[in-house]
Amino acid sequence: MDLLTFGEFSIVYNSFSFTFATMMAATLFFWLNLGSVAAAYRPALVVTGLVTFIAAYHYLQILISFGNAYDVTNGVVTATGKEFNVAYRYVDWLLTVPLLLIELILVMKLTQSETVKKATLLGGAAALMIILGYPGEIAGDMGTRQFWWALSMIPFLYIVFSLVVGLKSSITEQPDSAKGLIKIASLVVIISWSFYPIVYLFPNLGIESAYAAVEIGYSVADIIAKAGFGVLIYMIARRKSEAEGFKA
Ligand SMILES: *C/C=C(C)/C=C/C=C(C)/C=C/C1=C(C)CCCC1(C)C
Repeated sequence: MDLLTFGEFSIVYNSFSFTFATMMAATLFFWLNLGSVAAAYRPALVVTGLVTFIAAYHYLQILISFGNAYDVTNGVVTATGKEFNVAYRYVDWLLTVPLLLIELILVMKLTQSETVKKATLLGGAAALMIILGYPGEIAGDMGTRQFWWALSMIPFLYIVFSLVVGLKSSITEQPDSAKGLIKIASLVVIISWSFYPIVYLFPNLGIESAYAAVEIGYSVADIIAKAGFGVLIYMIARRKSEAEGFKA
């Protein structure tokens, strides 16, 4: 069990709590706004809210597990012996990461066969990436961490490559008012997702307070990649609905 200073404990605990609140608020926002987009884009918005809903649930579990793992008395943090369950994060990613890619594909409203093909390939690669990362995350040994990082980078690079190249051709078929936003959404995926493999390596890079930095880094990345990205998906759905003559 990694020991934390009082400051580290507080900032990690508060970042979990903040992320939980953000994910809940985002879920309400997406679902309550379903009526403001055309019927064709509602599945994308439903999935967007599901992602933040699943994340809110897991952040609550993470918060509880973290709180149980430490005891804070008079500003001194001691380990209680109860384990901080890292698996919540990975189970969350396993569900939400493929859904996030599906969100992006759904909002583009491609043909059915294209949608199924892209969702299967990208969703499958995303699941593989998370599964390959887990053994390294729970390993104490830096060599093992690096090994699984390298394996997980293969599906990661495939996804980034597909987004840059594969979706580019589909973007040209989108209405002008939504093109810029779809490009921004793909960029947000690429940039925010790139945080994860960097944060993962903090312990290997010998960063100070690496344990706390990893948890805070993942929380910030999750807010951008789920709630922030979701707002973009919502805006794209609005623009495309308007371009198709939909009035809320
Ligand atoms: C909402 C959660 C999201 C968007 C999570 C994304 C996670 C990744 C892109 C994780 C990638 C990883 C690697 C590429 C290598 C090291 C292991 C991971 C799983 C952290």
